[in-house]
Amino acid sequence: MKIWNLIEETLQSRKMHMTLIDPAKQNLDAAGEISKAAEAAGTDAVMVGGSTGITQDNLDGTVDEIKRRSSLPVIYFPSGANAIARNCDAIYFMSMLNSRNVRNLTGEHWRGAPVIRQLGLETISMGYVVIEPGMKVGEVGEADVVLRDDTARAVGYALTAQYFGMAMVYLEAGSGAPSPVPSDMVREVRRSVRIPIVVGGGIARPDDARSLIAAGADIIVTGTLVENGDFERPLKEIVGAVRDSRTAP
Ligand code: 1GP
Repeated sequence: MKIWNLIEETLQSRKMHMTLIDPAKQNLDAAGEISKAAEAAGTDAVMVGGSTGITQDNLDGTVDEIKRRSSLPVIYFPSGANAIARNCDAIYFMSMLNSRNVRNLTGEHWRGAPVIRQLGLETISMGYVVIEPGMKVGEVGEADVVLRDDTARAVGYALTAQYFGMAMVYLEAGSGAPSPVPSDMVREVRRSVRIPIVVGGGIARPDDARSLIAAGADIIVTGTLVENGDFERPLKEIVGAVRDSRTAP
């Protein structure tokens, strides 16, 4: 089944959680361990990517190891065309809508697209919007970050993604952000668009996930959580909170 069909189908009955593994942050064995534990915790997919230090070698090695240790779908979450995950199940074909650098809007894309076609990879188009503080991805992506109280601008970008025909919009506070994207912002975006809303960055507690979903998030992404030892229990709690949550009517 195509990953996009799986996402659409799953979202008809419940919200989803995805675990982000950054190939630059741990060795292959640890990446495999994380994917195994993430599958046991009930996560829906592994996203592989990071802002810096991604090479074709560490990317391919990480994807292979995840596939060896779990049966989770693997989605490549790219930072550029310098490396394309050959063995992933799908790739987010994403544009950082609030980057000041055209490289992140379409520049890496025209370089990577022919390779993606050659590899026959499934693409899932996504508008990527960096919200304050943006952390590393905001910095390297040269994002003109959306301020936390500038809900109108977040709504404008989300509508832009939808009107461009993108399948989803990702509201990103940045990996390791001190707090997640504000729930009020997610609520306004939910009122404005019909495409699924992905939220990530700084989601550390089950309550963070619950309030984002209550506000209208469809997919919750956590990464930093699995980069520390003893992550099994907190991961299980967050995934459980996501799978049991409902959006407020
Ligand atoms: C980063 O949104 C993801 O792209 C995950 O963020 O590492 O803070 O969980 P965290």
